[in-house]
Amino acid sequence: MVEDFEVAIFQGQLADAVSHVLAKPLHFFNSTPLNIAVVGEPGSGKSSFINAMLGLHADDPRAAATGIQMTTLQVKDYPHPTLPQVILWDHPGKGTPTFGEDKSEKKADLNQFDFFFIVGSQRFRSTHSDLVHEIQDMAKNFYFVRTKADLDLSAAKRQQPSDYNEEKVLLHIQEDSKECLVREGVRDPHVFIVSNWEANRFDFPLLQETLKNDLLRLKRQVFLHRFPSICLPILEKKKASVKEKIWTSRLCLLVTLGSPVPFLLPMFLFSKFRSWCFLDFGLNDRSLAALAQRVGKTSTALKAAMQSLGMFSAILWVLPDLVGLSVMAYEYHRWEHFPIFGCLLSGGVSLLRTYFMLQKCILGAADDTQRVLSKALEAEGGKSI
Ligand SMILES: Nc1nc2c(ncn2[C@@H]2O[C@H](COP(=O)(O)OP(=O)(O)OP(=O)(O)O)[C@@H](O)[C@H]2O)c(=O)[nH]1
Ligand SMILES: [Mg+2]
Repeated sequence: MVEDFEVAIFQGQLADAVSHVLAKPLHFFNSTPLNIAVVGEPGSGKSSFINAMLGLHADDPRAAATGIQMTTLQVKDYPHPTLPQVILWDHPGKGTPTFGEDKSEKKADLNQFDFFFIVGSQRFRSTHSDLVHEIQDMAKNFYFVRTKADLDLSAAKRQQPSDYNEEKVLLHIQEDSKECLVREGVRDPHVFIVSNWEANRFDFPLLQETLKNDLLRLKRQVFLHRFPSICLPILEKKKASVKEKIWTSRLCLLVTLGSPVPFLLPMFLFSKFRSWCFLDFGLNDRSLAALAQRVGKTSTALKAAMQSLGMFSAILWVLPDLVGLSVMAYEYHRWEHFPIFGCLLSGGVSLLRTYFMLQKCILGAADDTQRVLSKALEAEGGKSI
């Protein structure tokens, strides 16, 4: 089934395409998969947390391996038992060799996931703030899960047995974690205090409930985040149709561009072709202004995302024409007759150059459409839940 947003993309109506997606009811996103990465420092209880989410005891063969030594060495997936299309990914501890210390490597790794549970025990560390920033840089969201609440409580009880109040201790941990996250620039952080041994105590039931309630909104964010790549097949079709149009109705233009005419005419015609191409893909000023207005951004911000063949690079592409022109001039000057060889060479060079320029222009416009859509929907993905 062709969706209405796909038709709009094909017709170069980017604002309409985005409007169609934003107006979709939440249940439309039901089938969107949600990949949740469980990340944090080694030994913080990530694998135990996954087992608690799955309702599995550590000695169950289906459970994630847990232990006092460094246990998880490879990323592994665990489908959520009740939430459809939700997969929990157990990660090795951050800072372990498998996690990768190179920043770009880490980013590439985390970028595959849609949502995160940052797991921390005892206190908020620089590992957590690093993860928060990496996730925010990707305009994605997370819940902060503070594990081992049982240990925190027994430590508090041992330290101040007379003044011990469980609720007070838990509230203190909650407020402290939130404060640390706010300091890292997180708006309205979601913090859950849990013990992986007691999945029906502390904030564990609340966490399960919150995830269930947030699920469709999270999936919608994922869909919006992936929207530019979801549009890829439509843009492929669009490229093919634009090429077809060139080889038929624009053939005259191609021949004219390819002819050994002086430098400025090909440039002029190329700029006309480029404007036509942008218009067809919906990258012209009017279309961008409508899209910018729809997503509450400026046209300038959207245009800044475009990287395709500009007029300056077009000038460089026309430079090989000078070779043909020079041969023509030399031939005429040397033998004082019509420069047949020079004309043939010049025509051949110009035709080839024109062919590649037009191809590049179409590919560039399709890539720019993706980039502009990413830019347009960036804020949606980055909004806090
Ligand atoms: N008391 C208590 N111990 C916990 C809790 N969660 C995990 N543990 C223990 O902490 C240790 C580490 O737990 P794991 O779940 O293996 O931690 P991990 O983060 O997956 O560790 P790596 O895979 O090595 O990064 C194990 O001995 C667990 O039994 C908890 O909520 N309370
Ligand atoms: Mg583990």
